Amino acid sequence: MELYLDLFSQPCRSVYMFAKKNNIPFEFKQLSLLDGEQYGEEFGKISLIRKVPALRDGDFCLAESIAILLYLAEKFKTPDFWYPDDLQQRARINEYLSWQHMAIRMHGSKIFWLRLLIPKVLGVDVPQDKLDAALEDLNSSLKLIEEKFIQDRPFIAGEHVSLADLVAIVEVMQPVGSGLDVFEGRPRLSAWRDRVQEAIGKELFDDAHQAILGAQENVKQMSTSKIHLFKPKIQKLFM
Ligand SMILES: N[C@@H](CCC(=O)N[C@@H](CS)C(=O)NCC(=O)O)C(=O)O
Repeated sequence: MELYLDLFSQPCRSVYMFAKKNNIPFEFKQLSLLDGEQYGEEFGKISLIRKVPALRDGDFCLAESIAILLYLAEKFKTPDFWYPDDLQQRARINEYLSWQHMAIRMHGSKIFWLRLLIPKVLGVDVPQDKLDAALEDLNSSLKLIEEKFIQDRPFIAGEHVSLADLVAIVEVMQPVGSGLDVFEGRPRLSAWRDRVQEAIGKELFDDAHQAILGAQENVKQMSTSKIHLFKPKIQKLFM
């Protein structure tokens, strides 16, 4: 089984950590987003959506991180706590997985682009009002994660870590890669991050987040990439 991943990408990190944590055998197919490899002919045969993560299992190709996580959980019969049979716990996870796409995923990602990639790699100035508005959106998503999804529970679905926490933590970490400490002044979020990190294992967590947390130092290297190929798309998406 092959997993096409770029650990700069949040959904790739959740798939990667899930596969590793559950000892699922796979071949790591590195796909460099900043080099535009998603637009190549070879990757087009794996996914016409041209986004990572993507999976190939024999003749079967699958896109979309949530679909991939569920495929892995079902195929490899991972421990129940990741996606419990219990109706209400599963519903709680589904609720988070349904919510996150247009909320924390969009908002955390936007901050990463506006604070780091657009100014430092594309060399385009980001107006302060754009940044302020993006920060406001991010703060409202983080508030919902704390007050609606975590509340006073150790994890989103209750007592155990689950797919919801895995999908959440990678998104919460994305703005951190741009130098924004989202945990400052948020003790509930910090304590949850510590529990998730412990459940995943610090070594695996750090391995998955090494690239994103080193992003600020690596921007020089990125600016020599082919990112200019999709500059118009990026500006349309984030500016
Ligand atoms: N809904 C998709 C989103 C995947 C996605 O947006 N991947 C980004 C990286 S985080 C990507 O591959 N972008 C490449 C592009 O848009 O050119 C999932 O959950 O897998």
